[in-house]
Amino acid sequence: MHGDIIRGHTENIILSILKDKPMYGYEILEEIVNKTNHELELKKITLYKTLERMVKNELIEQFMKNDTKTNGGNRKYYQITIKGLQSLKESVVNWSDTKKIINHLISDLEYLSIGENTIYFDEVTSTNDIAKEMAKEKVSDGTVIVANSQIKGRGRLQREWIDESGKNLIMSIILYPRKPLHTASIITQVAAASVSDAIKDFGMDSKIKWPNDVLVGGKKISGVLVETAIENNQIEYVIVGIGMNVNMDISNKPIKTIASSFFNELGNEFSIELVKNKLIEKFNYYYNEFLKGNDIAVQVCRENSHIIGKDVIINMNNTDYKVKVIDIADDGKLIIEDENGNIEFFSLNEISLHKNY
Ligand code: BT5
Repeated sequence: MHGDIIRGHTENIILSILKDKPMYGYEILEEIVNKTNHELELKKITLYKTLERMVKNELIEQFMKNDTKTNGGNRKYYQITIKGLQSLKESVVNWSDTKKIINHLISDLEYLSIGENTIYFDEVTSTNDIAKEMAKEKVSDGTVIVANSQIKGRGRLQREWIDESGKNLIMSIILYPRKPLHTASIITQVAAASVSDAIKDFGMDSKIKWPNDVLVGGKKISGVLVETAIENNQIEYVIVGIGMNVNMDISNKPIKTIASSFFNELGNEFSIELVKNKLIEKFNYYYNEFLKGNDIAVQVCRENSHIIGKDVIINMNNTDYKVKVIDIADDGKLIIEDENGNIEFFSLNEISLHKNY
């Protein structure tokens, strides 16, 4: 994958710079900028953006490009300031501080920026189908497919996803997580937490109905469909399909009793691009945390759960069971207690919840 190759190379280059001799913070940055630019065709702007993001995330306090007069003329350097320390140029003189900077740089260069490659379509059958074709062609990690209109949108178990041309956010994200297969179901929770957070930012109170529905006022405003391709017991790629009802008026749709939209909740229309950007901002955060092994998204799904503590009916192998929902496990499974008091864990492929909940 293109993105992986670049990140892997950058890491090697940083390590090779370090192998030669310990350097000062600004010298390292200068070397990285030069080497990554020349040898990798990784644009300088990418590194600058990384550093700016580190400033935003408060990993570093300031990032400046500077000129200094030397005997040989003007010398350019990159000066960064770490929180609590003075300017690195003046203060980083020991190896341990230098290593800290490098670790920050490496971990941040590994940050996957979702949506840097976004491809727009007018009308598609399903964005998940287009995304699958592109994943097979090894399009870059984090590519986003957006459609103005989807005529054969689907939910889980081949259920239909209703859309109205130009009114909703219809998108799919292509991912190649290098993670164990059993963690794949967490990605549904990453998507659900991102949707829920994004909706909150627009002023609505959202709840998450495990595994993949986001509700406002008890009605479904968004659904997530995660499809995983497996090869040799490993994840080959993951497609995260997300549909959000934005400007669609649900009151004249067959789903009017169970669904809602931004328009129906808030009474006005929104820019779909704005909703998409908000969602991607949230997804970027939760997905990168997931890649680092943090289960923050699952916590968000727990805290905002529509079903924890409730008695519900689940369907398994075409049979209904009355159970109580206890919790969501760290790996994204639902923990329930059956009528005999037994505690059981279910993945999203094993059960579905009765739609009255
Ligand atoms: C879902 O399935 O909620 C996942 C929906 C994912 C849709 C996105 S759009 C982009 C990408 N491309 C695709 O083809 N799919 C993804 P599920 O939990 O199975 O819920 C489906 C059920 O939700 C249906 O049976 C209806 O009852 C209800 N439903 C259908 N359309 C809806 C809508 N627009 N809003 C709310 N509920 C809807």
